[in-house]
Amino acid sequence: MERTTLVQHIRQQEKANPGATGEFTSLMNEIMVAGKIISLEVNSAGIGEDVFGLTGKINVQGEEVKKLDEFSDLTFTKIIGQSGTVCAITSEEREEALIIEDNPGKYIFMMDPLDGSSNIDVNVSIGTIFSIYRKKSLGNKVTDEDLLQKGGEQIAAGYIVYGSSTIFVYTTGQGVHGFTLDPALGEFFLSHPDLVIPEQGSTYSTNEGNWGNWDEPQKDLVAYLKEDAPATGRPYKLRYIGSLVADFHRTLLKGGLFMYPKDTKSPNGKLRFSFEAAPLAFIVEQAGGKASTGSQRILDITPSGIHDRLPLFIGSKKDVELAEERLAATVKKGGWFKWLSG
Ligand code: P6P
Repeated sequence: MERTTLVQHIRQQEKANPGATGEFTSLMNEIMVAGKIISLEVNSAGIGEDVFGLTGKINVQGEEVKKLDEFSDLTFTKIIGQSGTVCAITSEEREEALIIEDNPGKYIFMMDPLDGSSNIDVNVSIGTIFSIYRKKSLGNKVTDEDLLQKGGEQIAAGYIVYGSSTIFVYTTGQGVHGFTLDPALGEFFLSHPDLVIPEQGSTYSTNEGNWGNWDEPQKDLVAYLKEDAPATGRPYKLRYIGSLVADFHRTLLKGGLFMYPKDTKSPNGKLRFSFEAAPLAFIVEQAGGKASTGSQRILDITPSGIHDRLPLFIGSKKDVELAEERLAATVKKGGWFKWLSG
């Protein structure tokens, strides 16, 4: 059986880009190498030295840094930083952008090096999410023009799920393609060519523990999805792992709606634009799905800071549109009601 490796596939995709210099293929290859190293570490976690543990540090997000978080951030930073393909790296684990002075390249690399790592010690799938932009500003200096680009400016995005198997999913704007790591050969082989998300799903994915902190439109939307109305495919089933890469990967393959809405605790939402929402939005749109804040398309947004957070509604086209319609309708109704009741 013809087995296409990840590097072969990337080379084929790059041929479609006029003026390709092979630098992009080289960057993607380095991402793959870092992913293999982290996969090995994640899958041997708990055997030998205590990689489950905490570093005792708190990151810029105010979250406890686990040893695997730090290991993953350092692995990607070292390998990508020395690749000669990027001029800057931003990471969920680092407050400031890392500017590459020695042998910089033309790309900007953004990552959540190990998303969901609080789940690793209970053996739940976790993952790396990444995004690649081209340097825009003239001259050698890296500026905010390069670090704060509109989501639609991405030239590639992807994620690696470290689960029962290690799967590498990416897009360069020519569809979405998944590769499964053959641990015996240490090679990623094409396993999910031309991924397309179902137009409508039957699951919703959100942390209902936040119900008490949601606004009325959000409560109305989830209540609607739970109503017994088989003619419209309801009630939807609730599936929530609490690890974004795992929840998103299931949504991409099976369809449905993932939501991390704003709430009184997280008035801008919890998830980050640069490291989570924008890359996954690029992927889901390339697979025929949608991604918004509940009202604004993610890929139309330009962040004001590298750690900007925002609400995220992502998944099947019809499910995201349903969410947007009901949120808008309830806000209008609520607004009208408020206006009437003074
Ligand atoms: P909550 C993990 O910490 C993470 O950043 C995402 O992977 C996940 O979707 C979300 O937070 C879970 O957040 O508030 O439901 O625990």
